[in-house]
Amino acid sequence: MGGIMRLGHIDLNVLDIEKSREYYTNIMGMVVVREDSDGTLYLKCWDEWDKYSLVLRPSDEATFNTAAYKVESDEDIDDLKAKIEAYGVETEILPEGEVAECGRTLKFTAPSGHIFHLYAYKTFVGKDVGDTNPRPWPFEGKGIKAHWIDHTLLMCEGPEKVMAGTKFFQEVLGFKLAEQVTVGPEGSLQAATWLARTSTPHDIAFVAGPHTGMHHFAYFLDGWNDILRAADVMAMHNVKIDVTPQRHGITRGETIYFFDPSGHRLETFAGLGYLVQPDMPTITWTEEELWRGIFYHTGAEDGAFTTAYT
Ligand code: M3P
Ligand code: FE
Repeated sequence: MGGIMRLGHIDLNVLDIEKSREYYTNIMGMVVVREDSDGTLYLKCWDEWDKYSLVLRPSDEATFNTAAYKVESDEDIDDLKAKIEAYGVETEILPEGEVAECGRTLKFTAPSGHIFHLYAYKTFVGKDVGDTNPRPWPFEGKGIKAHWIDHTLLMCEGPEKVMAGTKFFQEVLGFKLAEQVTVGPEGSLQAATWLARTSTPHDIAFVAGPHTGMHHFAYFLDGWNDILRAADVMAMHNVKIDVTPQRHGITRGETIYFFDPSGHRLETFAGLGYLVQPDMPTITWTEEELWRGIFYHTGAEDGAFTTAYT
């Protein structure tokens, strides 16, 4: 297929790097795989094979920096650079190593307003269970033992930016529109979109809000029982839970929303949802059923959920 494969890592500024280290290792079950002299931490989940999927930079602000996606081959960098520039978006090539442990990296600001990186190479370390006669999960490991970082949901300034980002991800980066929330006259505006490169319902989502930022990034867990156990682990550690275990109408995911010590919102997302194929019709949620799409059981509006984010 070529092109973008998956979300490779999320890069965030955090307020207290030691609290963050403690949180992401003891509760999320990640492992610190690299530390830079400026205090930046790189972390990995047990079921991931590349060196890291999360970068935490010490700062006095909790902000989203970048989402980096991995492409299949180095030629994809040149191919996508040409396509992105032909679409009218400026790009920059960061030399090998400028993004830690990664080969040359294509950097651009998408029409959604967010900075993205695309890279083809990252240091390989392998899954914690190895690749010969592996155990189904690591006997060692802490907290919720998150499998991998699955997707991110980014907030855009209004439906115009959602629509511009969505069109760019579809037409230039080859994503499929799995679901959308339409609003306005005859549903002519997209207030939210869920886009896939893999066969899961989304690898990225865009939602309209007051400012550009990150709503959440999500950790994959196997199923509903793991979601229940994860919420138990969070409660045992006094994690601030935003939304207790429930079902999304959109994507059919089984979910918990909760916060890290800096106030970044995280999600645990379980279940396959459904299989996305190129010919699957896009699912549309109307303005009236928007909250049913987000929280399937209550269908209830939660204002802070779409206005408070980093
Ligand atoms: C998800 C998901 C919002 C909906 C979120 C849905 C923020 O996070 O993984 O399907 O409106
Ligand atoms: Fe999500």
